Amino acid sequence: MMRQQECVAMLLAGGQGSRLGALTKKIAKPAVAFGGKYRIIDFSLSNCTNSNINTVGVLTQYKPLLLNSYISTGAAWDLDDAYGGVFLLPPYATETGGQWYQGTADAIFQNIDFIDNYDPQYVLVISGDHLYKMDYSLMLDFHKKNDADLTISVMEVPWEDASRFGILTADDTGRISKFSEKPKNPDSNLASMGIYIFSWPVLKEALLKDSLNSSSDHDFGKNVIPMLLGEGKKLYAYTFTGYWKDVGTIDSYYNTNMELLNPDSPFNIFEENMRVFSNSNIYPPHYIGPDAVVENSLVCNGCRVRGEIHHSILSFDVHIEDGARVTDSILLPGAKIGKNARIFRSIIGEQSVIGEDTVLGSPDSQEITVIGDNETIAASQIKGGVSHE
Ligand code: ADQ
Ligand code: ADP
Repeated sequence: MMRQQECVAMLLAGGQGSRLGALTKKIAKPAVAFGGKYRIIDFSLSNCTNSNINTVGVLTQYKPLLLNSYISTGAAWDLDDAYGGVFLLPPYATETGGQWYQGTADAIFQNIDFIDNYDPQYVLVISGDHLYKMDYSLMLDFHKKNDADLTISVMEVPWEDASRFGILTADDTGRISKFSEKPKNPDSNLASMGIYIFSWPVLKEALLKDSLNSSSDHDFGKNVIPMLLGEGKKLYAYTFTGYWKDVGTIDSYYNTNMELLNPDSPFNIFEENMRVFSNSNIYPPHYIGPDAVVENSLVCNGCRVRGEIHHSILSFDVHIEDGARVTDSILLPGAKIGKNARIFRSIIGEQSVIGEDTVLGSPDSQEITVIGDNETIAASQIKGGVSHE
């Protein structure tokens, strides 16, 4: 049974995330493990739960299998409401043939009927690959107060990064006068976070219009937002001051994970309000062996630590054998580290096995060594980093 909803969320989870390299070879970026216990999409789904938005359409496309089984009924995020819930929306075949989603706007366009089922006043568009905690209901209040057509969540970014974002100019009231998607020479450092609240009638009309434009990429940043601005619609910028990261690259993925080990970090998974939910597997308790050393690390259920871990993150079911030493590293679910191996500044993919005596990375190198999912590295290898021994 469906019920009218004031606001429906559409979560874009279809991008390839190619800049994460080996980590997204087999799974979509929102499904990549993060912070030991989580997958990246947990943060956006939990934000919906914490903002009382209980109808979420998840637009999948690239390598969706793990994502589908992980999201399942949405119960883990308390999003299995009898009237709402989480719905996986892959591109589907239609009488006219059906096709892959083109840009982000096309992904929403192809699901107009899904949204209409709930007859919402507002549609929240978010990404499944951002790490942040945000109460969308405050942004919705701002949108209503301004009687806006579109509200874009924004924050100031370092000038040198500005050309990677949608960049905008707004007046004191927040009204947006200028928007350019990833400008080469930005004239502002106020960046779009890719989080949008649209009034649904305005969005629906814009999507229909954009779909008829054969020269459009059907993308929000490139096409739909500039079109609405050109039509004189009321676009507002909502300033967000908390922590927000688009974990696009290996460097940002690594640093954002490591931030969780910093007690002063503004990105806090331990705080009681705005909790982050996760569809964790059931594993036995972690085991720490008699000679083990565990220091400044996160260790999840099912781990067995016999060697040493320093300043590292161990996801579920990670085994560290006797004499192995892991430093400044991120071990994804099911990674196994053989006896006497040395692991520095590395990311070890899901279910990968590192042989005995193998050395990954180097204490003298800032380089991050990445081993993809399901890989086996033989014993006594030396890989990554620049060894000065
Ligand atoms: P980008 O992140 O570069 O910029 P894009 O690659 O379009 O934008 O991806 C947005 C989100 O949609 C990602 O989560 C991606 O996975 C997903 N996605 C992409 N194509 C999709 C498709 N066809 N189907 C389903 N999901 C898809 C955007 C904005 C900028 C803004 C930054 C902030 O365009 O203006 O500054 O986000 O990160
Ligand atoms: P990155 O920029 O690291 O590759 P994103 O997740 O931001 O990561 O999105 C990457 C690009 O992949 C986007 O431009 C998106 O349009 C594109 N994309 C979306 N769906 C697919 C798909 N099914 N196959 C390949 N590329 C896709």
